[in-house]
Amino acid sequence: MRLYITCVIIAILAALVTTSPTPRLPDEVDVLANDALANLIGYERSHRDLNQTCTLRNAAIRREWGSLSLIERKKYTDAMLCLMSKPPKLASKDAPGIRNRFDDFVSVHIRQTPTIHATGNFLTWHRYYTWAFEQALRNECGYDGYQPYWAWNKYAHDPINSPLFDGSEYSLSGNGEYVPHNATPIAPITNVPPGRGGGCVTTGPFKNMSVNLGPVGPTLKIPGLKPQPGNELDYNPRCLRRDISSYVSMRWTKTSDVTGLIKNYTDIGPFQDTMQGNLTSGDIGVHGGGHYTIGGDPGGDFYVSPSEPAFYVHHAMIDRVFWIWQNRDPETRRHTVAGTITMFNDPQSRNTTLDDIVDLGGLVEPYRLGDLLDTTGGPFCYTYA
Ligand SMILES: [Cu+2]
Repeated sequence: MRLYITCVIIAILAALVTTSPTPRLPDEVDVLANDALANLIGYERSHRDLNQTCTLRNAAIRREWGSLSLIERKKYTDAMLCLMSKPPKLASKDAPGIRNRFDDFVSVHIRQTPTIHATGNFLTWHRYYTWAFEQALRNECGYDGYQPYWAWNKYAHDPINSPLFDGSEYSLSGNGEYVPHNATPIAPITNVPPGRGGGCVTTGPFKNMSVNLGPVGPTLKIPGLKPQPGNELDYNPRCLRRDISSYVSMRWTKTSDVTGLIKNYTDIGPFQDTMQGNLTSGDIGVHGGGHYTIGGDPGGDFYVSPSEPAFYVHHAMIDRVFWIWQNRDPETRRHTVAGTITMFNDPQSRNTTLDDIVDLGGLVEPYRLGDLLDTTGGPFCYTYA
């Protein structure tokens, strides 16, 4: 009997450490990622720089959520909960509503939203921001893994039952409770039919979390959820709400949506524009696709979205797609920028340059944009599996 119990315990522990409940074969995006890595290896060989401290041998590897062991997943969500339990570091005069270290990140995104989306710095700003968050998890909360990513396309057919959102203790929490609500307007002519959620998230690691800032641009149509004009950085505690939508994921984040984006554009301008969608024609791109697959509050709020814990796995995938695209031609694509310094160039503004400074509002040191284009240079040392 004792032997039997020991065997069962060993089997359970082994399952936690090594297995993923949903082992998956490489898809076409993974194949493109492998090609990108092969290109990068070739590039590094032909441009060997002995002073380089970060090489492909010692670079961290960011991995897909579903490929992490259950223990690795739990370590990640535990580290996020740890950030939510630590005092903020940013000045409260700039954001009176911040209550914890996690909110510091949210407040910076709220304040900078008009100058970091549909701009030339969109990709580098969000790369640096996601990295800064990963650093905070590691340096301030003892996390020993790296930032995982949400491969949207693997779960596009059924995001609610994906390992990211199935509501288990090894997920990023599940859908919200069902509350009747109207369609969600996400672009001038695009409405998402109401899903099975809309209410508070009651399962998984973030069931008790408090969303403290905003709303600024809420899209979820439920009574009481209103913008706080002039007070968006004040304390407004409320539950995390989600309305997970396969309507969105099936339209904008399928494998063909991701591979098309990576393969069809050789210039950074059309690549980043397509990624963010053509809103007037009703297209939200893979970027909007990930955000509105989660929906709810603050997931469906353009400004406050980093207060949704899944923001960072989503933006790690945005960064991975950018990384794959860049490393199809590292020689040119790691030295190029396009776009202006205002959202949709409104008001009209100058072009972004490689010498522009990417400023994360005190979260980390400001950095030259041109030095944020290589994930194994500047402040970075990582690649993607
Ligand atoms: Cu953003």
